[in-house]
Amino acid sequence: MLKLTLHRTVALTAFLVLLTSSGAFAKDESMLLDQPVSEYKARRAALMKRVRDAESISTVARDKPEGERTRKAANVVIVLVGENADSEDGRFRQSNMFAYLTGIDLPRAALILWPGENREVLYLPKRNTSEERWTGPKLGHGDDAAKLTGCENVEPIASFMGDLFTAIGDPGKRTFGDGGALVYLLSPEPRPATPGASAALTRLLREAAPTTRFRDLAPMLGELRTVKSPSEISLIRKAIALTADAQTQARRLIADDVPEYRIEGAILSAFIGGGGSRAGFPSIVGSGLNSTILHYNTNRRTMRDGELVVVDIGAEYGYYSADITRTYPVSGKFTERQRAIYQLVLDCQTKVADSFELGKTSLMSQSKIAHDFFRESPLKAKDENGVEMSIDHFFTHGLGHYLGMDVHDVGAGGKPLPVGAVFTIEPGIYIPSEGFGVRIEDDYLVTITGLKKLSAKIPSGVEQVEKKAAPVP
Ligand SMILES: [Mn+2]
Repeated sequence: MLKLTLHRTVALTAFLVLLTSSGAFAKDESMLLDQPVSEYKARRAALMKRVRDAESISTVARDKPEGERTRKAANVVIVLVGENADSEDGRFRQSNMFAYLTGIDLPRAALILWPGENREVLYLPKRNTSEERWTGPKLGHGDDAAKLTGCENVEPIASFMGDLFTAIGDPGKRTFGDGGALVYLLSPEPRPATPGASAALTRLLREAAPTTRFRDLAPMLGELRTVKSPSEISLIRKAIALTADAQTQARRLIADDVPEYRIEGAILSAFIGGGGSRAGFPSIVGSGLNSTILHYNTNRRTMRDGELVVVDIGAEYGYYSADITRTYPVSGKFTERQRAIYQLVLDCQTKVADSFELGKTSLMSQSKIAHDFFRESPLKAKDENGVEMSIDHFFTHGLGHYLGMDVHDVGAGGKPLPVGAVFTIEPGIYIPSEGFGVRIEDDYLVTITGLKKLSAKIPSGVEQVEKKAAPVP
């Protein structure tokens, strides 16, 4: 009987784990930033576990008397503060690390985690009814806050500093033996001018609690953020779908005598009109010689037949960004030379993707494959001094990067790409002496069966980028 019950429990647990890992969640569960609140809770739990492992502390039953808890476990604290103010465009955008752990996109929020006690407190600003008449209702602390945020304790932000100083102890008394409490936070060593709420918090703690020791939270959070959950992947897919629409619009509009900004306008229209929040980064529409300028984004030139246009763009959807580049001939037809270079860049991307090996391939190892591939090509070009060079000389930027909440997302370039990682492969060849550059960039997901090209629906074959779609009505 007991055994059977046990089996049932195990089966039920396995089933629930399966449900969670497949992205399913309770229908009535509240959502923050388009993701279920249980997901944020799981991220906080995973972070606390990492800190416990790093500090060799185990969780202590919370009902045990204070004296029975180990000093160490009680005084290891994780603290994060959200952004304080609207960004330059007048809209609030939360810092990605804080949004990743909480889903809260309000100014003046904070989070304290006690990994030794597996305890979490989210601090939210007091609701202001007269302000809400201008800006709409906001999430606040209160009876329903725990359900709405998935965080068991939600307190007013006014309690944050008091709670934090209680957690790290009275620094003057050196209560905690070997130099005070241990605080994990972002930006542990800020310079006086380092901007942002995290740096400001560290400066304050260094001044007010000088015996406290600090550890950088960024590497642990970076590792967690590298592996995307099903709900994160679905947001990235939405961002990619919007970017696909934008590339289609761009391709239709590109023609002789069209200014670059008209293309950018159509791109932003596709992003926002399709439900995206903004462009994940300034859109690059570089024609002619501008196609050789890697981060050209002034987009003021008028394009001409015979030139190429590099369109490097990405929509942001629910805090996640796409990043996709296509290169189009303005006339709808490559010159022979342009076609040869284009095909080479495309072949390089294919070669890199095809050589992917799970558990082995890293961003760095892919970069080497790309450089070797270009070096072996018989194609050559002249550099700025008129000297003929092998074509790898004209591949002048990194091959790719992780993709997520940041366009250049966090993650370790030298480590094997884990299952759940999303990244770009973006080889490019830029030949100013010939007045053109080519870049092709796609977004990939690592799965247990290998790479999945998330942006595969956006055509990149020679004939496909040459063929003009029907003109926009
Ligand atoms: Mn990129």
